[in-house]
Amino acid sequence: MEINHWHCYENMFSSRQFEASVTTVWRSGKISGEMHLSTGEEAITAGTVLQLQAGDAMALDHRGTSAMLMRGVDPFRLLREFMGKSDGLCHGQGGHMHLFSKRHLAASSGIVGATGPAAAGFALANRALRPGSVALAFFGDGAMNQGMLLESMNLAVAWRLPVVFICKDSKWAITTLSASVTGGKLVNRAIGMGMPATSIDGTDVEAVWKTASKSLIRARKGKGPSFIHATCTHPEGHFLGDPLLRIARHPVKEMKKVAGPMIKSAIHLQGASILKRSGSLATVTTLIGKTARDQHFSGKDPLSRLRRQLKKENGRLEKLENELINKNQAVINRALAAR
Ligand SMILES: Cc1ncc(C[n+]2csc(CCOP(=O)(O)OP(=O)(O)O)c2C)c(N)n1
Repeated sequence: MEINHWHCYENMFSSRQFEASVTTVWRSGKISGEMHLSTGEEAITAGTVLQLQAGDAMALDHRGTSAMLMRGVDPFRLLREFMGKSDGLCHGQGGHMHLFSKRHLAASSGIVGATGPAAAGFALANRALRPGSVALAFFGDGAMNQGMLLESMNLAVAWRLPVVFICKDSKWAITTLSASVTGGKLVNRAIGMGMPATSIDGTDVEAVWKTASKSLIRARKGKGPSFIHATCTHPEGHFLGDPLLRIARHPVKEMKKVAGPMIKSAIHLQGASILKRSGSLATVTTLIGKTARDQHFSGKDPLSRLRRQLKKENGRLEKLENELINKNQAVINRALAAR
C-alpha cells in the first residue's frame, strides 16, 4: 500500500491533540494513577497501524492510545475508560494500560514484554481463522530483556507466525538507560533467531511505512515474522509528571549554567516574602522542566517533521488542523460532561 502523507498527518495530529487533552484532564485529577502517553511515537503508529486490514490484530503496551485511535476506536470511549467510567471502552475496569476491543482485535497490557505472547497468540488464531491476516506486537526497548518476548519471537520464527515485532526504542526504561543493561544490538537478536530485522528512524513516518509494508507482505504470504527497530523520544519522560530526573543527571550544558544561580537567587534570605519566593521558585523549576523537555524533544518530534513537509500547502494544512482541533474538543467536552 502506498503512503498517503495527509492521511498519516491527520491521524498523528488527532492523536497528539487527544493526548494533550488527556494531559489536561489528568492534571485536573479526573484520571487517577499514572499516565503513559504515546506522544513521540505517532510516526511509528501511523506507519504500521494505518496499513492494517480487517481481521488484523494488534498487541499494545502501556502506550496504546495512539494505536487504538488510529485503528478507529472511539476517542469518547477511550477517555471515559481512562476516567474509570462504566461507559468506557472496558467499562472503566482497565484504565489506560489495559485496553481491549474485540471488534478491533486489539489488546493492551502494562506487563512489559506481554505483547510478544499476545501477538503470537493473535497470529496463531489469525492463521487458522483468517488466513492472510497478521498481528502487530508493539513494545519498548526495555521489553527486549524480557524472557517472554524473546521466547515468543523464537516461537514465531519456528512456527512461521504472521507477526511484525515493533520495538519502539526510546533508549530508556523508566530511569534505566537501556544501553547500561543490554548486550549487543537489538536487531542482531532478531536476526540470530532467524527473522529479518531493520533499524529505522521512528520519527520518519515514510521510513516506518516502507519497512512495515515489506514486513506485512511477508507475514501475509505466510513467510513468518519480522522485526522493526524504530527509535523515538517521549517528550514527557516515562509518565506524566515525570520530573525527568534522568535529564538532571545528564544536564544539558546551557541549563546547568542557568539553573543554579536562578534557584539560589529565588531562595536568598533577603528581599521578598517567603510566599513570594517559594512562588518564584516554583516558576523557576517549572521553567527548568519545560526547558529540559523542549531540549530533550527538539528535532525528534515526528509530527513537526511531517508538518514541515506538508507546509507547502499551508492553507490546506491549517484548515485540516482547525477541523481536527474542533473535533477533538467536542469529544473531550462530551466526555467531561457525561456522568
Ligand atoms: C514485567 C514487568 N516488569 C516491570 C514492570 C515495570 N515497568 C513498567 S514500564 C517499565 C519500563 C518499560 O520500558 P520500555 O519497555 O522501554 O517502554 P517505555 O516505557 O520506555 O516506552 C517497567 C520496567 C512492568 N510493568 N512489567
